[in-house]
Amino acid sequence: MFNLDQILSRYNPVTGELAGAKSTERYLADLRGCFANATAYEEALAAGNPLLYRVGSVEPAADEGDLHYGVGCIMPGKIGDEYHLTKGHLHAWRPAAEFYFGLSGEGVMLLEDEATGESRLVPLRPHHAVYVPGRTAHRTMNTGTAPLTYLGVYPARAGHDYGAIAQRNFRCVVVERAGQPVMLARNQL
Ligand code: PAN
Ligand code: ZN
Repeated sequence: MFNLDQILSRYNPVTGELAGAKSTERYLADLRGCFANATAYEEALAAGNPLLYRVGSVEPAADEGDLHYGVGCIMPGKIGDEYHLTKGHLHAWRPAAEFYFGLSGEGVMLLEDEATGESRLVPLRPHHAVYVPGRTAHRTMNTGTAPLTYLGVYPARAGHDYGAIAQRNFRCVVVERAGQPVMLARNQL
């Protein structure tokens, strides 16, 4: 059932679409409140409402022990100094970990431990895996000039909890400084 070649043969790396999968599209207007620079966000939105990312989700079965997976595709670009990013979430079932595997492009993931607030910035690139432990909020950013594509695999019962992040956002912000992604505390911007 889980065969990377089989998954990728259904995948269109230009549009980010995964044939036969449930597709979720997020446009700039859907990301209100996610970017630190509200002025840059409103200016960008006044100029248009581009697609920022798309996720094709596959849920082969939902029994205990089953896995769900998604292929994400984040378009390149920035809002102010911040890279295009995903909303970010915790898993509704908090112990659920997730395994990310980079497929194309260049990006980073911001990981924030829910209990301690400890934040880490880790690279996400082709042939690079990121293990997101349970109870860890995660957000993905495209730091390159081409679409960033990746595979995310998670327990069937993980679920998505966007509420906590929508309320308080991540403690850290990732911005471009001298051409490189740098993690800064949001309250020190
Ligand atoms: C991923 C994410 C995907 C989009 O499949 O859902 O990167 O990010 P948001 O869901 O935060 O918009 C995943 O982590 N699933 O659990
Ligand atoms: Zn997740």
